[in-house]
Amino acid sequence: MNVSDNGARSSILIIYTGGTIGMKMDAATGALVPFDFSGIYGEFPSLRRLNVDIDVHTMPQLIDSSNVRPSDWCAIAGVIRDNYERYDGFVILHGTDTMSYSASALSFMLENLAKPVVFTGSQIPIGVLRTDGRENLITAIEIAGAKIDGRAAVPEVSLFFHSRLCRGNRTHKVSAEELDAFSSPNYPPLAEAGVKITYNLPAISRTDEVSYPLRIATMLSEGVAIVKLFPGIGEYTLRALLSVEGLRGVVLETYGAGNAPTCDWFLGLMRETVERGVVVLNVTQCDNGSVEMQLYETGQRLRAAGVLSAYDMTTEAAITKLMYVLGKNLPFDRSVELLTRPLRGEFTL
Ligand code: ASN
Repeated sequence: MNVSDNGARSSILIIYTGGTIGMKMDAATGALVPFDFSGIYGEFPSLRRLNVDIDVHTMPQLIDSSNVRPSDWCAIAGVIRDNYERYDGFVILHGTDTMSYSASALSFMLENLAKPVVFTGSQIPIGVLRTDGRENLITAIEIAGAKIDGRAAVPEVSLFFHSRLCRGNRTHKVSAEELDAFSSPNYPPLAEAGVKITYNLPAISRTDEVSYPLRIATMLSEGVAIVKLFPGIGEYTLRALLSVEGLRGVVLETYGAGNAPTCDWFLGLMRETVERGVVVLNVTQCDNGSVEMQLYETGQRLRAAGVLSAYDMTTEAAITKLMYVLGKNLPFDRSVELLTRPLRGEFTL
């Protein structure tokens, strides 16, 4: 569906966190230095033609996104909460390397979100002539401000890159080289930007009329880990990884439809781990498709050991969901209940 401009102006807050998009060549030294987004209209006068008013919040410390930590997610969530009533939408400028982790984390942390939060970034610095940042930025702003029947067109955490808007917690960075750097392997785009921006309304999670106040969850568990299986993984290695003190949740990257070895030591170790109160979430190493533990004996035995299916969740969504759910310090069964149903459209049952 195309959304025509219905006349009402939107106000957007850009939250600038760092990353390549914020880099500009210093004319004197030739070095890349941070771009000052507060002068955004001076740099991109054409932005004035959009039907949006833009303010910029620059985070106190601009980072390469490889350095992002849960405390940065809490800080971004705090800025959104503090400005929630004042703006119609938010654009988060973020490095691409961990953008899918941050978008996934924020999708869980922003409870009762009813406004657009659009992550974007670039592969080429904004101050370089061939930058992809300019288009990404302008389209992300337009999407964050878009309304349908007076309501936000995409009131969820999303990620815009190259030409597609995807649900943030469904994305994965797939290329360190190409400008089309993100994929959403198991969920269709929420919008596509060609000559026009076309919204895929059935795919967008549009909240009903009753809206609850935004709440941010800032207690995130640090007792989590990702373990990727490979043929030949040793018992002592795996036992050591799973015995780490304070471990409360593990994303186990398995093969195919959620399969893993059936040898006694492996299944015994999985059972012991779950019995110790550690949640084990089964994510496939495949680029697309879902864990289906009932399909093969190997998967069935994992399930019998207490391992939970993450269905078609990305690893990024699975690990940040574990942080979020375990951060609530709920009884084990209640955590399992939250982990096995989609909270923000992060998997399809
Ligand atoms: N290293 C950069 C970052 O993630 C990469 C980028 O933004 N293209 O911050």
